[in-house]
Amino acid sequence: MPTISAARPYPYNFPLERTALVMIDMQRDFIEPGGFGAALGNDVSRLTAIIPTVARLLAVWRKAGLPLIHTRENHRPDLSDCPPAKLTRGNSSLRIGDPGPMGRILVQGEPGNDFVPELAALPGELVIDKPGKGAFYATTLQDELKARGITHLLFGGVTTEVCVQTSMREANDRGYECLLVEDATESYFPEFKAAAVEMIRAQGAIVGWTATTDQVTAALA
Ligand code: C5J
Repeated sequence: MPTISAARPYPYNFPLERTALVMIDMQRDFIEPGGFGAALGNDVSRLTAIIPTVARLLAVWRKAGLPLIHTRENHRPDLSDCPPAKLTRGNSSLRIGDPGPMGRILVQGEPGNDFVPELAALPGELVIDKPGKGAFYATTLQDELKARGITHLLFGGVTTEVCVQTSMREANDRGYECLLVEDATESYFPEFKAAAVEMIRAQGAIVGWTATTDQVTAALA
């Protein structure tokens, strides 16, 4: 069984046949100017900067032939799956469902809702559309993991303290052994990322482990 010896807070073992990588929300809506993230007033450049690292992680994972799951945060075109609290939150002039430079903000099928081209899902890879921050809420993710016998999950994606951390906490409560690939995730706020990474691995991996893309790569070599 591969081991990431340098994982924090202590080595992480993962059975190859029962481990999946979950890449959270690497969508144009969060990563490119003109999307939902930018509409909320965020500078997206920190998120754009991790695209090459995430691409490297995906390439290593695919080469090892391991299951790869991508998530997208979005809503149906009629917004029937968007709670009013989410729709009205904030003081942005561009809200969920409004037409933006990349199509309707955070709506399924719109250009901005797709993955950034470098990180597109390949045929056969599972794509989970999720209306919430967590990847388990109102999705088929748990059933899909059960069907594949998955017990261990590696996480990357954006943003660290919102959708990534929420999904990892949901997974942890469901009994999955989780690891965050810390250079394959990013936040608009560096201090929030740093705090999320620390709180995940604190108290003896209370939510899970952390490691870098190089450390994951070395464990798979
Ligand atoms: C946010 C996400 N930040 N993918 N979504 O609204 O983290």
